[in-house]
Amino acid sequence: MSNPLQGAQFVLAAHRISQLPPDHGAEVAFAGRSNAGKSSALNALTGHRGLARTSKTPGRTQQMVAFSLPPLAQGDGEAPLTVRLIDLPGYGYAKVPEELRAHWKQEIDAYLHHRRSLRGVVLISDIRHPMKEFDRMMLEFCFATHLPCHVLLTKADKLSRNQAAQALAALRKDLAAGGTQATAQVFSSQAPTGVDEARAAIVTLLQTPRE
Ligand SMILES: Nc1nc2c(ncn2[C@@H]2O[C@H](COP(=O)(O)OP(=O)(O)OP(=O)(O)O)[C@@H](O)[C@H]2O)c(=O)[nH]1
Ligand SMILES: [Mg+2]
Repeated sequence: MSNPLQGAQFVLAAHRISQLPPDHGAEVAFAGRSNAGKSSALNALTGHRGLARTSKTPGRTQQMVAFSLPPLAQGDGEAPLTVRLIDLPGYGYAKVPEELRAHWKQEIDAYLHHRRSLRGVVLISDIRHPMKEFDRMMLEFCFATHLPCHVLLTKADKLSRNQAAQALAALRKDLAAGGTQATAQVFSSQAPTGVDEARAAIVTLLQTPRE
């Protein structure tokens, strides 16, 4: 299958939302706890190994990093859509100084509330210990603001197929019980697993205008 997210390019790294690219077109943000595997997922999904910096040290991504994708074709007579992916800093890691954590909490909250081109969130959660406080907060936020969310249960290579399937079933049950519309899948940047499925989900998010 060809990769619809091919051709991603680094645009800029921002310390504040005011420094992000102009707020038009469509974008999808990658959110998750520190070290969950956001940057690795971005690289696997775009098929560009060195695109987003990854690290064994949690708290590596300390900026909002914007990547552009080639414009997406739309329906007849409509101009192609400018599209971006945004790598959000993972907050919640204890060793990140309190002041910086507070800064990111505020910036990410503002971003989620005010960014008009934002069409969805890809929430990256470690399949071995999913749905920690940060993830729940993000899901609740998406639910409250009608922001579509697709969960990648990543690092699935660390579990057997069976265990991974069980984790997904448990999460889906949990999501349904919470009344959220969020979708979820098993993923691994390393195996790789679930890459085509995730790409398709992201394209759908990008193409779907907000309510
Ligand atoms: N086994 C395995 N390891 C992974 C996978 N994805 C990421 N990792 C590892 O997890 C660590 C963190 O990955 P990153 O992609 O840097 O995580 P991040 O969420 O961007 O982290 P911060 O930017 O620090 O918030 C690295 O050591 C990666 O190699 C995966 O699918 N499988
Ligand atoms: Mg990162």
